[in-house]
Amino acid sequence: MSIESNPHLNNPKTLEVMSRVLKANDTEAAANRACFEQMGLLAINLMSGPGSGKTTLLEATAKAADFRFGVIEGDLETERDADRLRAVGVRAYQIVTGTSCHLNAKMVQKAINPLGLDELDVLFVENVGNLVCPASHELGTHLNVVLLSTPEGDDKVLKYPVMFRKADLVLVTKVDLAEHFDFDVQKVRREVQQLRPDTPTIALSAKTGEGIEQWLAFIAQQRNGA
Ligand SMILES: Nc1nc2c(ncn2[C@@H]2O[C@H](COP(=O)(O)OP(=O)(O)OP(=O)(O)O)[C@@H](O)[C@H]2O)c(=O)[nH]1
Ligand SMILES: [Mg+2]
Repeated sequence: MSIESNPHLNNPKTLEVMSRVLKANDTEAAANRACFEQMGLLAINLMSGPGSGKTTLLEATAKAADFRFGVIEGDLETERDADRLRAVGVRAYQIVTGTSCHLNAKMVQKAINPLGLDELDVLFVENVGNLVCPASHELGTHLNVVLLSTPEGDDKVLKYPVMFRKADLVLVTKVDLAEHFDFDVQKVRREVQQLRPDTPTIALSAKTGEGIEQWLAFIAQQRNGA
């Protein structure tokens, strides 16, 4: 059955319920934002397909950063990503979503107290690995950073425009592997500009350290303006 002919999705009642859920989420997201501002911290939502290097980037950030940060992790199952970050001295709280393919504002709200935001400068939220759903659910963070790794292919920006239109920054990750995957970073830069002019793209590698300084400079700049 096509989406157009699915009676449930065309049903006004279903549409009304979906709209109410999204509105309720926006209210929770606004409360989260107020909390982050009160604590004086910059909150960044990291989104990407599974395995593009979000946790590895946070591990590399922990080694190089001159600011204090905590992480709220989102995965369907396991505590693995939070454990990886704790192992490098980062305060981390794991949200297990079960069947949900994205975090929502309420989940983040529930994680705030157990994580503790005091004495932090930056909060990263590592969303569930998925290049579609997380883009439609505001969390109250100040910035959306979208990662695209070179093994995923350089054609993804225009194929997943909903996600890339939300990006305040695009990170091309695993750039050390670019030549093996015929990945054209300039093409990605152009297509990001096409969707959302003035959005910067940084190519980086957590393995070689390329681009990490630029990533840290971006965060420093945002903290000064935040
Ligand atoms: N060559 C190379 N491999 C990388 C780089 N960054 C991450 N990886 C590898 O990519 C794999 C996935 O990395 P993760 O950091 O777990 O990816 P993730 O986005 O957090 O994954 P999920 O949380 O499952 O969505 C791991 O095997 C990493 O070692 C990089 O810069 N270069
Ligand atoms: Mg991860």
